[in-house]
Amino acid sequence: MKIVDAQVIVTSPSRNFVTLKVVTEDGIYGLGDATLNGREQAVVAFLREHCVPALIGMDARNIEDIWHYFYRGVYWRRGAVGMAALSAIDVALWDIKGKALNTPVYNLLGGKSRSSVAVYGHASGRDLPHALDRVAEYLDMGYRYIRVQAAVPGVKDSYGVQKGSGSYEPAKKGLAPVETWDSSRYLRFAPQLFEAVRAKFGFDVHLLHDVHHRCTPIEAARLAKSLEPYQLFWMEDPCPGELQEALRLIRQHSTTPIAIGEVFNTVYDYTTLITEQLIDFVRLPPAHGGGITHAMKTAALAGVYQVRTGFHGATDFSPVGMAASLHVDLTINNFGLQEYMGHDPLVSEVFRAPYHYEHGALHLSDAPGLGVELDEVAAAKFPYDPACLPVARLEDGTLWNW
Ligand code: GCO
Ligand code: MG
Repeated sequence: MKIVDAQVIVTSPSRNFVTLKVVTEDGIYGLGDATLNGREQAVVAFLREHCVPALIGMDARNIEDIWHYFYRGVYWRRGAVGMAALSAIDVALWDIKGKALNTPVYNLLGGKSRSSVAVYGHASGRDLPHALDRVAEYLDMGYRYIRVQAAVPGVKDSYGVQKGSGSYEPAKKGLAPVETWDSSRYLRFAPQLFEAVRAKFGFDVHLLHDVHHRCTPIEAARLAKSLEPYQLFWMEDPCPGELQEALRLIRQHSTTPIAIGEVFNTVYDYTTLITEQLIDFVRLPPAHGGGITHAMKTAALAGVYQVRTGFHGATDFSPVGMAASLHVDLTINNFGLQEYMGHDPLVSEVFRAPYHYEHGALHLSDAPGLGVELDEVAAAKFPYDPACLPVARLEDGTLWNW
């Protein structure tokens, strides 16, 4: 089953998405999500210049070998751009295989371990009372897992707080906007926020919180300890994860579960974290972590150490990337939770998603392959619209982790 064509499609229905379409000699095509928020064109160039020419002529059935060709065979391996490109290639090949065998991808990965995929939504408040209103809205919508964020009093730009109406989207037009951050105010406020949420809603709902890499390891340990009474389902990215050993410090001080890795690229970013049981959830999804092939391996290593998955599912992923996550989520035994933010309605003019939200979960159709359809005519109506993620500075101007 020779690959005869591969196109990189860039479209911006409310936000930018990059999609790889791989076409085989018998007319079957597969889709892969190559979106990397704020760095879209780097992945486009990498795919068009370096991957597509090599892909043409390969046998689409040999997913494992093609994966290694674009991983081992690339001397400058790993990195966000290269792995986003490889992820798109791999996911498109799984889509093709499913369509060729007339079965959904989850059947090829081992079949269903559950009937639907539990998701968490984002309750973000302009202030504490607004965050409580948002939690109530998510409970009314049937969510049983809710991430809670709120603007920190005295801090100009808190992470995760929606400005204006519409869905939260941190990337802004033009060059990176500068936000101001203050960890000490945040460390005082976070326990007050969760105290108020638990006082109002009790302990039946699962609560999550994203620290978004803002703390040092010892600050993160203090935060994890101070949040312990509120029994979070997870605390996410408490400090930058590239120093895996730093998580030992947090672990020594607290039993608050930890989720990490949305900015990772491969299982190698996780080896210490998983094998020393320093975390509880892996966040790296197929669309950024080497596709379905590598996500299954990362999940398998995690499973051996009783670490579960909690794939990143921000609006940054197109319905193609989300579908890839859902096929894995449905299959693996050590599934934990899936992030789901939903997209702007314009996105559905371009992508027809095979999943829908109901009663706190996403339900995936049994269409062959990934099940996503892309309307290329509609895609062409929304040209690329440059946008960038912010940078953070402390009040004295020191550059910090956004
Ligand atoms: C999350 C993430 C996102 C990121 C975004 C950056 O947990 O959903 O932290 O909100 O900020 O993916 O592009
Ligand atoms: Mg996050």
